[in-house]
Amino acid sequence: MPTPADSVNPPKSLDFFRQAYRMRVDDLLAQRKAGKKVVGTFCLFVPDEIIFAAGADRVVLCGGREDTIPLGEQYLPRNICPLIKSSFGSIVGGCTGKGEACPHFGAVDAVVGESTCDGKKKMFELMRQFIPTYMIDLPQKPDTPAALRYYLSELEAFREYMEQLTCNRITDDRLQEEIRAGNELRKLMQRLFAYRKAARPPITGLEVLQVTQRQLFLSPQQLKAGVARLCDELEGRTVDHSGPRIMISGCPMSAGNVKVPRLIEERGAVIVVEESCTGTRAFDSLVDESKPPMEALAERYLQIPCSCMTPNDRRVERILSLAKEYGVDGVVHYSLQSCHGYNVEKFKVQQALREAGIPMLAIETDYSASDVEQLRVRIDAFLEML
Ligand code: BJ8
Repeated sequence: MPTPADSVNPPKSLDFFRQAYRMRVDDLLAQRKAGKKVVGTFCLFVPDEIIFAAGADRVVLCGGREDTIPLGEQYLPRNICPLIKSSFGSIVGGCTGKGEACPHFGAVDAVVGESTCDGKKKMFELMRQFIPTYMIDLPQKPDTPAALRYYLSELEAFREYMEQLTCNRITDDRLQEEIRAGNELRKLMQRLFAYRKAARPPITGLEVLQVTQRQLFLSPQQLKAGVARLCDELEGRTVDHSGPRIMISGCPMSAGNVKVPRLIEERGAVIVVEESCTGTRAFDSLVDESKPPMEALAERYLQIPCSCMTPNDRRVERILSLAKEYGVDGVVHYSLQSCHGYNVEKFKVQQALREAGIPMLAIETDYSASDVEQLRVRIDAFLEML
């Protein structure tokens, strides 16, 4: 039986996502030349709807590449998460010409940061030396009414910032349009993930990652067209994948970072769902279209179960419900090195999964290949016991 990672017959419509990189960078550069503003983002807590309603575009700048880390380490401590070092290294590389750069960094007018984890927060302070950087401050106790009020006031301030940057007024009507379009896209992503609930999913986790890593990189229109084509192809697809069904839960896997999913699927398992920001957190819940738009946005985005929030019980509950929905045999808890939020939360996730009788393997890793052999042995042992 072929293992999922050996899949020699990936869905044809994935070609679009593989080729999308250059196309999108050219597209962003052309838009800027024509006078459109483009902002770079690093997190799901920055609502796309406000950016698009201002007539601007956005592109995600989170780094998943190892080659930009050495330059990042010239500015940041070595024992900080690789996502932060990689992102910062590519930005400094782009501004100074000293090292590897992420080409689409050159396509942004400003960065919109957010006060999630300490490492990112402090990185944004340094980033100001290289590019205009706006910060959205986040409350960290999301279940209180005060938190919602505060986040709403921060989003109102962000709305004003985007109006100033673009010289466009953001009307409630434009926000409503973007909310409707955003919800349609979320429903489409939910449709894509629903195919993975089948007893023999027609698509592997590595293949889906090619889409989810492009979610905040492509424009909504490009993503929508690509995902719709992929869903139509999966509808009649006869290739299916078997093996232990795995959920990955934890830190996001930015473009360039596929180490752990590749190891899991090379060993014969199939990843059926990701509880992460390159997974269900990006599209799980919709924005309420019946409410005033800014309130509805604040409500929806504040529910993202990121480990920066406390308590973050919503995440544990969601892991348990996803395990049921997707018929998961085991969970791989994925933390990046020095990501204290997810690393600490792993304990609560493990407790809940143990009570539910679902095995869990905890992996803490970076972007290097130095632990690949050790990870392979641990993943093999985990899969054998499922
Ligand atoms: S909503 S998960 S995208 S903050 S950078 S927290 S890995 S130490 S990315 Fe995130 Fe927004 Fe939350 Fe999602 Fe850890 Fe690294 Fe911090 Fe990270």
